[in-house]
Amino acid sequence: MPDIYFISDLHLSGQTLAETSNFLAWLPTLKSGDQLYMLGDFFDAWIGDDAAVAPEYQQIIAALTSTSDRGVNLYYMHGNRDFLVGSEVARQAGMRLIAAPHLLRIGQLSLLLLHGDELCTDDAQYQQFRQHVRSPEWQASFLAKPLTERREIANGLRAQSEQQKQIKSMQIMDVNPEAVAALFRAHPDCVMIHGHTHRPACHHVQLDQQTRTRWVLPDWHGQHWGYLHLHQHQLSLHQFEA
Ligand code: LP5
Ligand code: MN
Repeated sequence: MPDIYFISDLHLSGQTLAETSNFLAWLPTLKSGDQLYMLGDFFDAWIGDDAAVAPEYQQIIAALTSTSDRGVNLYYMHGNRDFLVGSEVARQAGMRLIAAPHLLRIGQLSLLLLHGDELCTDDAQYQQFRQHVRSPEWQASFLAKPLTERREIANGLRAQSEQQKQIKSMQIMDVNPEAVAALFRAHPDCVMIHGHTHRPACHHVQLDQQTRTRWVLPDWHGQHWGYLHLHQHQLSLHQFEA
């Protein structure tokens, strides 16, 4: 049985020196045959694969390429910041793009993987924004703009988002229990794994006479970092302070 690692919310960019160096130091510890699931927001504000030529991204992509070249299986899921990561970067890095929710069966275990933003249904403003920017037409028109203009739009969206988050309650920005229950019911017997909220935990809920489990992944902000590890049928959360 392979070792499987789940990470999310690294938010890597040219500005995230600590996060990038923690990731680049951890990557070589993965062994050939291991699987790494990147469950969204690996990159911060991805504005198109043609932006990957920047040296800070080339360094990260090269590390992913050498990891996939030595037999580690890489899987990449989009988050709310990096949903424009496309087939070109995936090809370069040797990663397989996977769509949410992704059902992963390992022996007797069924794991349901997603970024988690789709469960934050109380955040009506965000859900409206999400629907807008996830439409293929909107994405095509955005990607047709010059890089400098795209960068400006992304910076504007980030600033708006930070401003909005100041006035939203913590509860609004967490997952909605009914959305979680509905997803559990649609996927009987699975364990859920997601990130996005930056509130790492293992939650158990009683649903239809069953105990259902939901793991929330840690973010990699500043010097803290971590992952969820599946080793011999057991999941465990590992968190570090570099
Ligand atoms: O990521 P985080 O944790 O800071 O906040 C999220 C939600 N915010 C977002 C927005 C992103 O941060 C913006 C950056 C995206 C970069 C992608 C580059 C490509 C852009 C072009 C795409 C084709 O996801 C935040 C949630 C929070 O998580 C918790 O769940 O609350 O949501 C918001 O803050 C959104 C606001 O509430 C609404 C923003 C309105 C923007 C209005 C413009 C709409 C039209 C866009 C046309 C340019
Ligand atoms: Mn996110």
